[in-house]
Amino acid sequence: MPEAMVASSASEATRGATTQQVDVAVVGAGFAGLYLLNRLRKAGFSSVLLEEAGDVGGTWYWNRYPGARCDIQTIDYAYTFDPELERAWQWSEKYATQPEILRYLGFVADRYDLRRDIRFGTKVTATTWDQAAERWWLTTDNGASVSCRYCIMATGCLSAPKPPEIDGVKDFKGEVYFTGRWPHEEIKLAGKRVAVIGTGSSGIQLIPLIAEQAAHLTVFQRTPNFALPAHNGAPPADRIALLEGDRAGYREQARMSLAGVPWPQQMAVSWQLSDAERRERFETAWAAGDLVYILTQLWADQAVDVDGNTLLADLIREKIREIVKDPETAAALTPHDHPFGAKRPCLDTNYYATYNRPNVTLVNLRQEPITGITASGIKTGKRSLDVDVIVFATGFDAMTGAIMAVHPITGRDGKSLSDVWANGPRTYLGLTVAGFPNLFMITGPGSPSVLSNMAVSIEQHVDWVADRLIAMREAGLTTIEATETAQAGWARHMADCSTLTLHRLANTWYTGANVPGKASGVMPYTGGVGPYRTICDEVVSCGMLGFRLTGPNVPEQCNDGEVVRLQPDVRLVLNMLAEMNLPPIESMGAQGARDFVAEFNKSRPAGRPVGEVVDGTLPGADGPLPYRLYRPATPGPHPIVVYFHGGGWVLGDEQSDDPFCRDMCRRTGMSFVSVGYRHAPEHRFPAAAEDGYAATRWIAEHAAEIGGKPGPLMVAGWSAGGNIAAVTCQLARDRGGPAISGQLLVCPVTDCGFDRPSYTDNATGYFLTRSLMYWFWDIYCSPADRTDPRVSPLRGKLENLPPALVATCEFDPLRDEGVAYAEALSAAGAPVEQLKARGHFHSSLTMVDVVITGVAARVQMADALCRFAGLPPERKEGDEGVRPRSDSLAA
Ligand code: NA7
Repeated sequence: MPEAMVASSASEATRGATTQQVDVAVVGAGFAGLYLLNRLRKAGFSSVLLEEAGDVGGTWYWNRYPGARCDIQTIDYAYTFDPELERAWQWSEKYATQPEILRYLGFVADRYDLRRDIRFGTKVTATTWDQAAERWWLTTDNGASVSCRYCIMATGCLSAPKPPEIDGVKDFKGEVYFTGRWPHEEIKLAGKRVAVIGTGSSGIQLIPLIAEQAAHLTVFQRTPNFALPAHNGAPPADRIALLEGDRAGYREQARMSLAGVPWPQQMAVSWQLSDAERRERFETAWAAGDLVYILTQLWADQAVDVDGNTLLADLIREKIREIVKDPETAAALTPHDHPFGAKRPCLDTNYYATYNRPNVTLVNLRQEPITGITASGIKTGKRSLDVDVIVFATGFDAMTGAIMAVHPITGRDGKSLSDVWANGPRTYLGLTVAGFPNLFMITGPGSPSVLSNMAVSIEQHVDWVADRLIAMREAGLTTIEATETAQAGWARHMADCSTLTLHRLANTWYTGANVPGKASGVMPYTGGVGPYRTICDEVVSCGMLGFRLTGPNVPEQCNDGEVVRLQPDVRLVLNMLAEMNLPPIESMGAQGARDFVAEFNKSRPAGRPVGEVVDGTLPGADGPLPYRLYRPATPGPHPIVVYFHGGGWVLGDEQSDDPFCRDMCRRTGMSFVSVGYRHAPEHRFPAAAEDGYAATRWIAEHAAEIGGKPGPLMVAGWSAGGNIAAVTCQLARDRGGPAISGQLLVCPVTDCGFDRPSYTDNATGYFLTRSLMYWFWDIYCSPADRTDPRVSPLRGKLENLPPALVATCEFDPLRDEGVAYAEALSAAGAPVEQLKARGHFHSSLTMVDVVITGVAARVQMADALCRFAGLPPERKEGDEGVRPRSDSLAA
């Protein structure tokens, strides 16, 4: 360390230490720390990198157990910031070994002469924010403390090994090793009796190699994991050709992808594929030996829907049974307690086949838990096993462990990070924490990190942070801190994202469940690296949204707010629509708009299978109307829901809300009859209302004929269809039936007034615009008729109407009139449940397989329909964690 970089100051003297003064201190010399140091140095910041280990490498320095490899293909698991560096290094294998990755990181450190600013063998013991000096002060266990303007934790997500939590480890007289702290010297296992505890990625990589050496290997497995053959070998020629054909394009695709590896978005859903097609896709994936491929490329619903996931998990389970000869061992190795991908799946080489060896025994800890470790071996509930060596492959205190290992981290007003995170990590973007100015984390909790190719996520974070520091320096700003509002908004967005995938359904290190006493919740960002990147960029383009910035000679800046208020999938849909740059629907003319909607609907995923779909006609108010009946697969007769589609009384037909009708039919076990009522301009007011009533009456009278349960039925509708459903209830009351036991009104039109705040707040930008609503009204109904309750049910008599569920969406011009109708119905004595879908737009709840976060709302709607029909609520596997919570749906 150059002498010039060591200074003493009065305040530091009082701390009794020599202090190194730098602009930026970085903690950790892994992938993230090395790139940071390079960028910071190039940008002219004085920096020091503090590293506990004796050399660079981070997780790859410590995890040197036999078989340790990356499980993202190496051509993707590498730096991309310098094309020259990419050309200068050739990987020898598809999945490089730990020694090769460590050599690569050493090569990078040398190439950019990074070691001269790294203090090895130096553990950061604590860090404190000095408010007066606006600097962090870091104490270390070796040499000078550090005073810096910015402190960046590049400590890694999987670098703090978890204690084994098993009694008696100290009593054991044999050798003990931890995969996460493997010795540097060669360990000789030949002729020894070895125990391995743990079957995560580390155990699964290590076990086959130990089995080849040891006299006997006993594997202690608590939870079986899914593992896929890596088919390692030379880097695949097709991927190399793709990369070399267009290096920049390839890297950009990775950056904008979901997982940080450039595979396309899969569109086909499982139920569109035959068994044979699914099996063919699966066999291709099994042969490909690529985790990201099998996690993303088979069918679109595999990661988001329990049914789609089970189809894939069953195929993997079949493979395990094929490979492992002893059926009892095969059964013990087969995972059943989590969806595939919800717990980190593993890549293996001969893992399952290892259990066919005579010198390998599997101990199923679910049947005989470890009771303790003795001087000679391991005791379970059923037996004692003497061993010479115990290997703990028991994992890490992931994501937060290495950050919290610097203890305490004391921020503004003396607050300690461990207190602030006592109930789980809270961050803004996974990069910063409110109350901890000028402290950054690379791939911290709340960022995509471990759910992505870490190399891509690290580069994005490092670039984002370095660019901010440069911009702050240029603007004369010296502190940056996330606001509480922004951080709370990010927590909400994280929770919204976690309903998108199945990670919430497994107890894993993603959720903190592997560490006793750790607060539980999905820690990585599940919304994908591409969307995450655009959000980080949006924060900047919105004037550092959610950050407070100060400087000595400039006014404080704080553009406070939440960066994502839309549900994550709604955001994607709206961005996609915006990119299409469509002309306004109202400019297309009625027929043009109908053609457009028909074309648009073709691109939607097909709806899910139901028992039967029957098309027919029924008499409307003035001639026959088409209908489509969705019947559940269960034996009938079923309660009937008469359904009216959306489309502003102008667009759509009895098939246009097909995915929604199928979903609700499956969830409720009820028959849905979607009615093709007449449309304007050919048939103006009150045609649609009168058709709705006539159709409901006919269906009630012919319920048995169409396989329905006679007696009261229910009505439902979305948008203009919600309007027709509401009107039908009023007409049925006034015209002597039919009996209606409940009404489900989804974003209904209820009034002809356009002056409620939702009409102004959401006038543009959320697909259903104010001007489109004006157009619908003009086509359907002349101004003189608009106060008629048959089109403005809010203006009608509201007494003696059936119970209702009224669903409204936050970003919808129709929101407030829906709420007004619910309140008015309730005031008139009807039992009313309101569902206020936060972060959703007008079409959200009916776009079943596109807007997945609408599932909680659909569960609530299905429950309401069951209640109206006097049935218990339906339960569908996979709805766990998405049932409405008071905070999840409230606007
Ligand atoms: P993991 O994936 O956390 O695996 C740890 C394994 O150890 C797992 O099978 C655990 O069972 C088991 N374990 C943990 N504690 C115990 C105790 N007390 N008794 C018995 N078994 C135990 O860590 P890895 O190092 O394999 O992999 C971490 C990541 O590194 C990996 O996902 C890649 O991203 C790279 P459990 O499942 O908790 O029942």
